[in-house]
Amino acid sequence: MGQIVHFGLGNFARAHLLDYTADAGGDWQVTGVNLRSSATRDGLAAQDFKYALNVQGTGIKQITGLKTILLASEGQQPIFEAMANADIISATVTEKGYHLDQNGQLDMHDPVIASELNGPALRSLIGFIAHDLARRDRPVTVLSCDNRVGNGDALRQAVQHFAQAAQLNIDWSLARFPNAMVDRITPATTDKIRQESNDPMAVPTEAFREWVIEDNFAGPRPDWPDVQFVQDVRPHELRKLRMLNGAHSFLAYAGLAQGYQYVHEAISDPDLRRQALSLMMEAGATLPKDIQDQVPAYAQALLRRFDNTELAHRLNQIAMDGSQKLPYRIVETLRAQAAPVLIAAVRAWMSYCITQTAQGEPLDDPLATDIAKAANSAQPERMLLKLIGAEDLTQLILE
Ligand code: CS2
Repeated sequence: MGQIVHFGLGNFARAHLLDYTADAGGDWQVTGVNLRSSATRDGLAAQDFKYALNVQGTGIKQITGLKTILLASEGQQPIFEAMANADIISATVTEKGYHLDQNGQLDMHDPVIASELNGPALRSLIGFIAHDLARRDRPVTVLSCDNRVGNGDALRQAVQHFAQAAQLNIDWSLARFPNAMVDRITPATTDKIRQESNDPMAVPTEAFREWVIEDNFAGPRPDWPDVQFVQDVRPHELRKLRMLNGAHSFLAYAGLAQGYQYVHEAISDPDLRRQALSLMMEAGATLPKDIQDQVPAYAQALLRRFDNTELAHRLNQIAMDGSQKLPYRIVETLRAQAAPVLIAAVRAWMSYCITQTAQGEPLDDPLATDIAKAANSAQPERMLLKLIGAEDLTQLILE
């Protein structure tokens, strides 16, 4: 039986990895590992780890391929045992779960990483993978499913730096880290979804889903349907991160400022719609030449997905962790090409930080303390740009 150990078993993994794996058939089992909260484990344990995937417009699908969820706080040994038997170790731990600094390097001063280097308790994906690889004698594919450019490369590099600092000896020939682009809009669960699905642990998602993975596996993989296995994921990830996620972040900050709560509300405001489309076209112009002809149709398809009123995707959910998201969603795009709505998107984020701070509402962001300090400083915008590593764009953005 094929084994997948998945770190960060939240709604997205339940709507993406587990759905694809269910459709693959065959003999595959997924074990989740959650590093922080026990809520998902507790809720799912009460129903034998089965749950309803409420696919908007398509119907309710019962997902049964999840075996269990292990919690880092309840002991490392069972997690290492599961990892030792895994063919694939996958992850959705969000941007901040990689503990990287502004330059994309493992942040050795990060309290979680520093504590793992100084003591036996592991609390991060990076720490668990490094220690697993140091004990391993059979091949494994480590598959990042997070929104990041070069997510597999970034993960491998972070694990390498961790292993050096922890003086772990790793046979790197056993592990592959394919890059991957993942896509499926998966909002937080609401009471309406729970009732409709007759399941307190139901997950809502859209019918659309996409997964493009670098064809670089160390061993077997499920027969995932509709997944594209390619030599180079980069054009796909740039298209998705810069156009979809870039427009999402713009709509979140600009939409909240205008009093909207949901993506479908913000995108039906004529002005925001026009700007979101312009941002997609601005971002599209920075993509590799050979996919530029896909840009207009992809942009229209994104608008239709954002229009989906049934999804009730909250702008607040997208607005969180802005310091981690803006660099690859907007800032890198702006470096490739200066353009008005990309600039407006950074400004909207800065205004959001400043307004929230002035209202005494702390941000949901790993840099919340630094953001509040920057927002209260004499030069809030300059300081905020510094926090996202965009000092070089100060003139462009502030003039
Ligand atoms: C969103 C993403 O929350 C966010 O920041 O932009 O989660 C987005 O819905 C997914 O990447 C879509 O695949």
